[in-house]
Amino acid sequence: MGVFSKIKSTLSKTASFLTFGLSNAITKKKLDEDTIENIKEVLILSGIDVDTSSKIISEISKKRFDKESSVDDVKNLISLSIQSIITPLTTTLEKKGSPYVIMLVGINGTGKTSTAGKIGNFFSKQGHKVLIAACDTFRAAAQEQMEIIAKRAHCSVILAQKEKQDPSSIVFEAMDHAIKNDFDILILDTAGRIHSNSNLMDQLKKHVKVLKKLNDHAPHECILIADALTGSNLMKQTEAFKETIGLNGLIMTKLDSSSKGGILVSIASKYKLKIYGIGTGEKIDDFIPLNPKEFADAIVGLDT
Ligand SMILES: Nc1nc2c(ncn2[C@@H]2O[C@H](COP(=O)(O)OP(=O)(O)OP(=O)(O)O)[C@@H](O)[C@H]2O)c(=O)[nH]1
Ligand SMILES: [Mg+2]
Repeated sequence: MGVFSKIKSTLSKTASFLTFGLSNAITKKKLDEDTIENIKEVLILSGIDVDTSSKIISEISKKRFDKESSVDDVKNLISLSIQSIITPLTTTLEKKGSPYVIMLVGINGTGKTSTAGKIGNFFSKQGHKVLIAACDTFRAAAQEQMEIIAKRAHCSVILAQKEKQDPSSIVFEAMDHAIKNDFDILILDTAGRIHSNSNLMDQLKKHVKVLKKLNDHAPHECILIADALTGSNLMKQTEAFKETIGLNGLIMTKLDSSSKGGILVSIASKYKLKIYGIGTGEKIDDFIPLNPKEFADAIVGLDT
């Protein structure tokens, strides 16, 4: 099974509800109230929030259909509307500074450490010299986990020297080491933290302050690692991380196992975050750029 087909099959579980309603709309040559409700329900079931779903619906509900229209034509309209939201936000990671510093943040267990390895792998495969800093000293096993993953990704790694070391001191050491040893890329794997704990959130501000002492442009990217299984609470998390350290990007993980991956559309557009890619599994290669058309087609159950 191709990487995207895994996502497609989980995402499009809800899309089958669309077909019946849409045939009805074509017979009546317009989207009637019932059909609009039906489309909205499918969008919301896919993870897209109510406001964004309403926007998508209002864009397509003015449209009238003729007898040549097919269910797929209508699905295509919905897909195009979703694409128009995510396409301008979709991009790929590209080295922009030296070292190019990427900080990964998020709540517990979203996939930060795995994604640090996946991004490291992505850059080392392009021939870049990559350093990963294991800044999670909160969880005992996190250091070893990062060490193993970094090795798999052919990246160098900076680990804590002692238990419960101040994570900001690892940030400093890693940045200093990356500069002195001409690393192209520095990836910071931070500890998972609950967005409502202000002490933990302030620790992230300290990381940024420490980086800026050595390079005012760092971090070049501050990326939220968001778990597609989280549900609507993700909006609150995103807001909190954005307020604390000014996120600029988003990577959504576990899209291979969530039917609510449409939330990606909502948070990227609401918080103006660049979508740097998606996690499609647990392996080091399970990281791909988002293809807006494939993704939107999967939400409405269109075969791409
Ligand atoms: N199916 C799937 N599993 C993933 C993906 N990304 C990460 N995981 C799994 O999610 C679990 C947590 O991943 P970690 O990378 O340790 O998450 P973390 O954010 O570093 O966790 P903390 O440091 O404890 O906050 C692991 O079992 C990963 O293998 C993904 O894209 N798809
Ligand atoms: Mg981790």
